[in-house]
Amino acid sequence: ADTFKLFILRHGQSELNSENIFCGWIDAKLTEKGKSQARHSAKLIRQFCNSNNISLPQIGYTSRLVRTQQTMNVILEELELKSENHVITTNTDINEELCNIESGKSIPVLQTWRLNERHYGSWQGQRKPDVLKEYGKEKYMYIRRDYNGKPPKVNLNLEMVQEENDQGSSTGYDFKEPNRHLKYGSEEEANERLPESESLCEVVIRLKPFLNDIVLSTAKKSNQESCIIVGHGSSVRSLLKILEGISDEDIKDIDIPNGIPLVIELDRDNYSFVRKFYLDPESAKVNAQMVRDEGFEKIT
Ligand code: DG2
Repeated sequence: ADTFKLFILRHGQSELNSENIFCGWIDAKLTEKGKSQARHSAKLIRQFCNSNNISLPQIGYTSRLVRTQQTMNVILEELELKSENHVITTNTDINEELCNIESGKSIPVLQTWRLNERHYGSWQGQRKPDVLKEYGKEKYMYIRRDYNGKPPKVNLNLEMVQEENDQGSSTGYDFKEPNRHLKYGSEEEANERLPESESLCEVVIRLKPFLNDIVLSTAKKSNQESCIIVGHGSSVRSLLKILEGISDEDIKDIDIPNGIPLVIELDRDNYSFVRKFYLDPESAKVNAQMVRDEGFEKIT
């Protein structure tokens, strides 16, 4: 069947993932391991495109957080593609700007807060084992994985932010007033209310317009064969829920490993779901289980 392919992946390991700390909207960078996961993703994507005789992704999407942008940059570099970054606002003209994709070496990469990780509220910046201890196993897993589980609101005057030096290297993390207005100003102009904590259900709601009006609409208008989306644990789970029609109950059991591409095939006639698979299913399975177990004591 003639299908449109979405390569969807969670960013490579971030500095806070490696420390077992809830990250959410904190702008953590990739670790070296995260960068090498991204390079491996690019190899898998290239192999898949070559052996199925389809062109490399013609458009990319990331969140506004640097860990997805770094992952995308490494992937495109490996694929010998250049990127042109744009932040999506309500003024983004899909017809003019996005559909005029030349099959050259430069591909548009669109950034949107709608692909951001779920806002993890007051849990952001806290160590997973400490939160588990405080809330107990049942509540911890309910808030992490139930469709309606929602952490307490963040204190917006005291959010954990990453500090960096003039060269842009991370020098650690501190709790202070984050500059949300500077970063998300263009989206706020569009009267979007930025969250102080979110459930997966709320991520699904904010992702739908992006998926339908930007990703799928662009695919239809420009007759693309594939695109690539780099998101986060919760934004990837939300995309799967919408595209595949996973139930509120079943989505609880899905965990997303860092840096392993999923291929989602959609029927090109009506863009309905056909099938999904990981490009490295073995390691996806092992790593998804490790994600699920984060916070729990390691049994040695
Ligand atoms: C993780 C997800 O998100 O945490 O916010 O810490 O994908 O941005 O690393 P990501 C975070 P869990 O829901 O898996 O605990």
